[in-house]
Amino acid sequence: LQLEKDLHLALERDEFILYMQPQLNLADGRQSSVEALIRWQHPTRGLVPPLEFIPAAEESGLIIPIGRWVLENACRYLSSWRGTALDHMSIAINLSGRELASPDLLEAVSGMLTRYAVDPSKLKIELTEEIFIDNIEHNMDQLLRLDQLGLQLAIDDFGVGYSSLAYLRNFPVSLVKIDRSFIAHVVERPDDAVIVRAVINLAHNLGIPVVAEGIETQAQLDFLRDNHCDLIQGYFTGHPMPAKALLAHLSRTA
Ligand code: G
Ligand code: G
Ligand code: MN
Ligand code: NA
Repeated sequence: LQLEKDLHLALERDEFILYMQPQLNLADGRQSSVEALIRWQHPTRGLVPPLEFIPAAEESGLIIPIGRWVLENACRYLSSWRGTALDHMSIAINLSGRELASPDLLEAVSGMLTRYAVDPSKLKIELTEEIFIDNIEHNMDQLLRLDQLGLQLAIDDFGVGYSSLAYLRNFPVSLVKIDRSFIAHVVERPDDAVIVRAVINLAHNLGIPVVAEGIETQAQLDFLRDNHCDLIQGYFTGHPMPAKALLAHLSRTA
């Protein structure tokens, strides 16, 4: 309950910050997208990672105003990057099942896109497979409307949920993100290699590009390139960083 009060205050005092983790396109070697990951700049505790407050935010419903803050700030960055060296960047934001369930989500998203004059295709929404388990009709409706707005929809942590694969055919999925637990040992464990190859082939045969998460070594990168993965994200190509560090990072790694 104290945490809940503190989160209220954090919103009022504007203590949240978006870190950005670059994604590398393996085909052209360009970094043209980032995932926005929230952190809390706590006055005494320092930089608090999301796992320490997102669950409480979900529980209390504060995830809705926090998620709106994330959405607005992602749009603000996209708008501020226009005409700069970051003009080509798209931003992925994470949305929980509870946020997707929110009846005024679509209004909030289209409102922000208009307010910041953001090209909807520059905004990606990452959702986990939980959204294909309960409340499916409403979720389908929300996804179709987000898709119609022109946003890209990514399935996060792919392969660790308990949903049916049929959603890949029935829902407007623009991207699959292979969970990092499959990547961690992909080089030395043949079973993980089989799974990762199968996911890439499955997605590609459905016309869906693939992001692999949690790349920490050159050997993992080589494996993914050899197996035609589209994008990679991980500490090897860049830790999550403050947005103002992005430009320097890109010029360093270009
Ligand atoms: O950045 P880090 O790896 O610590 O993130 C941990 C988890 O927190 C990830 O699963 C990520 O999806 C989640 N997360 C990060 N930022 C946000 C956000 O803005 N909204 C929601 N709902 N979850 C987030
Ligand atoms: O669940 P989601 O994919 O949204 O969360 C992304 C989380 O993964 C972030 O908290 C980020 O800090 C973390 N992360 C990003 N790259 C790596 C990596 O290379 N290794 C590990 N262990 N974690 C990573
Ligand atoms: Mn994510
Ligand atoms: Na993930």
